[in-house]
Amino acid sequence: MASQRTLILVKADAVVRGLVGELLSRFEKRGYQIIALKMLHVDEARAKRHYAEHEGKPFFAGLVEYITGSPIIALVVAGSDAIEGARATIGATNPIKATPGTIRGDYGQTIGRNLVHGSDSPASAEREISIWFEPSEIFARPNEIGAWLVDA
Ligand code: IDP
Ligand code: MG
Repeated sequence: MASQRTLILVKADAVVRGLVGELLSRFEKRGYQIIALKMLHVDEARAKRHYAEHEGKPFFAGLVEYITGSPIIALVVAGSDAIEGARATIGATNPIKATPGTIRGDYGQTIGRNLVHGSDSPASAEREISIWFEPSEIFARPNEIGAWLVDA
């Protein structure tokens, strides 16, 4: 068990549908701590930087359009193995393959509108957190989270 931070985006479709509270609540109820949070309109440069690994793929232009089209919520959550755990809460990339009970399995229909982003590795998490947040905007470090949150 390792305490980790991960970058979560509540993407434009989820914000437009009024699902922000519901989706944030799922991370909180699982015991993850929100240690940074903001709402913003994403410009193209930041969108391309965030999704750099997908540049050149057929869906890249649509992906950038999707993330820049309407305001989104960016947050950092922290907790035990938070990177893998948050992705389990989010569900498979294609909602049609996502298990019911996951965010995408409960609220999504198509891969192009899959509601939430979660970092996929420790290296991605640190790279992505630095794209969305200044260090001064992050209010705790994992080792400052109370030990009562999880079983050692
Ligand atoms: P992830 O969000 O589960 O990590 P990735 O493979 O990293 O999935 O893809 C990033 C995002 O790009 C997806 O969440 C989805 O919004 C979009 N995407 C991925 N594959 C496709 C596709 O085939 N068509 C349209 N959009 C896609
Ligand atoms: Mg990904």
